[in-house]
Amino acid sequence: MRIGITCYPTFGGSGILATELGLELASRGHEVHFICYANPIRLDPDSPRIHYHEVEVSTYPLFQFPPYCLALASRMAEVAEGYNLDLLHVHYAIPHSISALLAQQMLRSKRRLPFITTLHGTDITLVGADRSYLPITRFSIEESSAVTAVSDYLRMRTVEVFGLRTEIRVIRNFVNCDVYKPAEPGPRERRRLIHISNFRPVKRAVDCVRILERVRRQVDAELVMVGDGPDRGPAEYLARELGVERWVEFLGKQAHVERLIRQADVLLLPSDLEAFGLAALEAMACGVPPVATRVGGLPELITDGVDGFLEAPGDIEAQAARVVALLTDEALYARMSAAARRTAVTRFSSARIIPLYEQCYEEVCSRAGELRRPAGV
Ligand code: GMT
Repeated sequence: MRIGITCYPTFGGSGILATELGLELASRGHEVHFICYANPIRLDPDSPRIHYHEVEVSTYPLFQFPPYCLALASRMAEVAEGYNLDLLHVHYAIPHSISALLAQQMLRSKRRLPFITTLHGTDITLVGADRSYLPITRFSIEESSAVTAVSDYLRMRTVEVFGLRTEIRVIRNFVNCDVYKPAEPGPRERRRLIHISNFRPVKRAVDCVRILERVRRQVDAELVMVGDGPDRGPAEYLARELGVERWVEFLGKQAHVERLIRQADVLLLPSDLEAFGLAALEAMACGVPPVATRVGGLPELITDGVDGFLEAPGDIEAQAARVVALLTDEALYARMSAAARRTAVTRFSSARIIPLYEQCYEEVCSRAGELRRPAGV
């Protein structure tokens, strides 16, 4: 198939998932066209069957806000027409599905162009639920040829927030278990915790520093913070305040997180909300147990006490206690690390999840084909 993918190309779970999906589809023989304002961070545009089409947004003195949504729609229509795309697949509802809808309308006299919207989380739970965006987000979901959500939680939340009757199928996040795999065991100076996020307030990145400070009262441990965003400064400040700055390293944005994750012992994900928690899944595939929060879709991924731990958001003592248990009880660690890898391989590997997207593509294309055929033929 010829598939157009649009996502936010910078750091963030939805863009990462969309990029990995495109790469997996291309490796299965599909032709994949990324239509974005920048090259997605994990994408090598020289990969076979991968194309990248930049969306340029012109600005004029008249525009206080450059019309990205329109520039994207024009580019989508142009690429769909020029490369005879079978469908568009947009990640994150706002504004990508509205642009896809416009592109579909622009081409309607020539062809039927189905588009699929994948909901990732904050597009529904934060932005979409904002009253000013709610009606247009609902409209774009209802107009999509198919809608997918990354967890049961997100599907239920979308139905609740938008009062929808549209079918939403759940296709969970996946991980390439050949790339994300455990490290060879080797000597380490001290135990290592890792946190990966965009440092938005919902991630509670600052809690990671508090957890490290508690853990260090019992275990010689360090913390690696990967990513960047609004709470990076406050987390750096807190590390100095608590006197643990020597043991906290802020690496900023990194392209190859798999190399960093497998050097760690525990992943911290203390978020207030996660529709799925892709970072936790990537860690689990590397055999690194997550200590996370019992929110959103995380309980669909992590079985508390089996392949990771779940605690209440903001409960620093409880999360730190779980980390200490993992770092001091070798048998517990070995059991949980093996279970985490097993969960990733058996339930969330690309081999299991990508066919669900392919099936969704086939269904929308065959429905579009039926619509195109005149009645009775
Ligand atoms: O986590 C973020 O803030 C980024 C966000 C995004 O949309 O880019 O991630 C969301 O999508 C990921 C991929 O599906 C999910 O694994 C994350 O749980 C979800 N984030 C939230 O719900 C906060």
